[in-house]
Amino acid sequence: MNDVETLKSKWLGAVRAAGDLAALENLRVEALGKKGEVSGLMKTLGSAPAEERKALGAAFNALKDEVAAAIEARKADLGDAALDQKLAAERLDVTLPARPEPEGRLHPISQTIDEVVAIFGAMGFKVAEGPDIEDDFYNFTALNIPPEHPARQMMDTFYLPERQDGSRLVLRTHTSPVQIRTMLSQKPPIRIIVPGRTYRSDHDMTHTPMFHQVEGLVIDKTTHMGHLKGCLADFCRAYFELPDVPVRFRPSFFPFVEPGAEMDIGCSRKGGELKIGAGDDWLEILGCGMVHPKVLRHCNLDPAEYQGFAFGMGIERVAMLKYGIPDLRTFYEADLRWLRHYGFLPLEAPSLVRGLSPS
Ligand code: 2U9
Repeated sequence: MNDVETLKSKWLGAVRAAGDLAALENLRVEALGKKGEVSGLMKTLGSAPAEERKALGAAFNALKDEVAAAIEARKADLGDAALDQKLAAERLDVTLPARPEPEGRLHPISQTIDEVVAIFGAMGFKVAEGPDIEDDFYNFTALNIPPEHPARQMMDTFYLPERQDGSRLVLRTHTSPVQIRTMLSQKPPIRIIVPGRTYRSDHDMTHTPMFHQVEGLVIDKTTHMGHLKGCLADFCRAYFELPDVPVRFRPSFFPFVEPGAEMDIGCSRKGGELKIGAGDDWLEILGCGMVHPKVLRHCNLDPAEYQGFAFGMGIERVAMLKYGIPDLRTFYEADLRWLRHYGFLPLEAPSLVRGLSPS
């Protein structure tokens, strides 16, 4: 009987001390397995005096059951502890944002193009694009800028080296060649918006050799200057996100339009601070006009049947006005601190429904 008490305190102590499920399993085999110590005790029963066997057998069985029960209870405890530990290690803070805020930023030029395209897109304009390297016809001749025309010098063109036939390709000085290509390849009605890079050999405080324009073109049978003014007034309200922006047209000259105009928007410059949409001052924002009949003819359109309007603006200029960027040259310095300050989160695409620009 003494053996029973000794083994009981030995194995129950060992069960309590088992630190994990693997140790507990080893211990079970050592105590209750076929060659285990408690099972070994059972085997001594045959050699015990006959009158003690019944009591001994009951005591051995009770010991076996008690050790087995202690192992099961410890197993449950260790299992719970292991699960608790696993859950604690895999704990998630569901209040954290789903993704970390992206490090990258959209350049203000990309953002502004997206905004302008969203506004004209809602008016039914489609985006058109074309090559940066153009030939003389698309960049000049078709736009009523003949050879030796002063506009060719005015535009400070970058020419590529002469080709065998003596002609030279150019880096486009405006996006207007895309409108020529569109008129030559599509039948009216045409309603396109053309954002893109343009190049002029000019570098000072307010000019960079590469800059961006967005131009628009509408061609139909009865399109007139009233449509042009209404369309551009709507654009200004949407772009500057103001309920009312005064606009005025001033006559101006561009070889590709007749009549031509420059559009000003109402502003105030009180205290040296520019405020758009209020006050009694004016600020030039774009050029426009009715497409010149000669341009239509170059595109095989009969001016007696078709007419239309066109406009053009500098993306850098309207981006600077809207986002208060003071210096044009900083656009192309690739300064990450500047981009972090003036750039936009890539997941907040401009939308007229959600709001054009992030607040
Ligand atoms: C075609 C016919 C007419 C586009 C026009 C302007 C006036 C204009 C400037 C704004 C600032 C260029 O970036 S800028 O320097 N543009 O003033 N653009 S009318 O007229 C066209 C274009 C294409 C076939």
